[in-house]
Amino acid sequence: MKLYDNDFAPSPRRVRMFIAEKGLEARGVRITRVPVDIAAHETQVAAFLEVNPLGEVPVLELDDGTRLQESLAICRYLESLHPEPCLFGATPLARARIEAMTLGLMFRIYVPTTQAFRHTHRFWQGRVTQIAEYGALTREQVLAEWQRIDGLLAARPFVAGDSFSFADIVAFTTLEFGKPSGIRLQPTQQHLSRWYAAIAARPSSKA
Ligand SMILES: N[C@@H](CCC(=O)N[C@@H](CS)C(=O)NCC(=O)O)C(=O)O
Repeated sequence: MKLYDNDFAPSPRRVRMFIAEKGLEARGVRITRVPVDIAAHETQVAAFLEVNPLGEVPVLELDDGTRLQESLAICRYLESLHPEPCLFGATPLARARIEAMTLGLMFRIYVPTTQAFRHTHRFWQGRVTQIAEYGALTREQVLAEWQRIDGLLAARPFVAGDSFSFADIVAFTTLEFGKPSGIRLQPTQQHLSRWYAAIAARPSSKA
C-alpha cells in the first residue's frame, strides 16, 4: 500500500499514529509513504488531483490501485483488516462513545482550529483572504472546548473512556496542530495535561 502523506499536517498524522499503534509495519504490512508538500502546493497540481480530486492528504492507495480518502475512513479500513489492538471500541457502547467523541472533536475543535490557523497565521498570508477577527473568535471557541475536555478527563483516563482509542489520536493531533495558532494547554488544565503527557509518551506520538 501507499500513503500520500505530509509531515506537518494533522490529518495524515492521524493515520501515521494509527498505523504505529496497530504495529502494522512490525507485523510486515508494507505501507510506503509518498510525501506531498502542501506548502509548495503539490496537493493542487493535476498529477495529485488525479489521486484525490479534493486536493488533500491523506490518501491510502491499495496494491490494486484503489484509493481511499479521509483519515477516519482509512483508519476504519485498517481496523477492519487488523482488528487488534482495537481502536474503535470493543463493545457497542464503547463504539458509540468513541464515535460521539470523534465527531465532537472534529466539528467543535478540529475544524475551528483549522480556521484559527488559516485566519491568523503568516503561512496563509497571501494564500487566502484572512479575517483576523474570525480567526480570534475560532481560537477562543477552541480554547473553551479544551477547557470542557479538561473537565471530562477528570473522570476518565482517555477522551472516550477507559481505553486508548482513535478519539485520542484525533484529540492529540488536533491539540498539537493548534500550537502555531497559540492554542496551547493552560497550566490550570491538570487533567488535560496529564492526558497529554500520557499520549505524548506513547511511541506512536512520534509517527
Ligand atoms: N477530512 C479530511 C481532511 C483532509 C485535509 O484537510 N487535509 C489537509 C491537510 S490536514 C490537506 O491536505 N490540505 C491540502 C491543501 O490545503 O492544499 C481527512 O480527515 O482526511
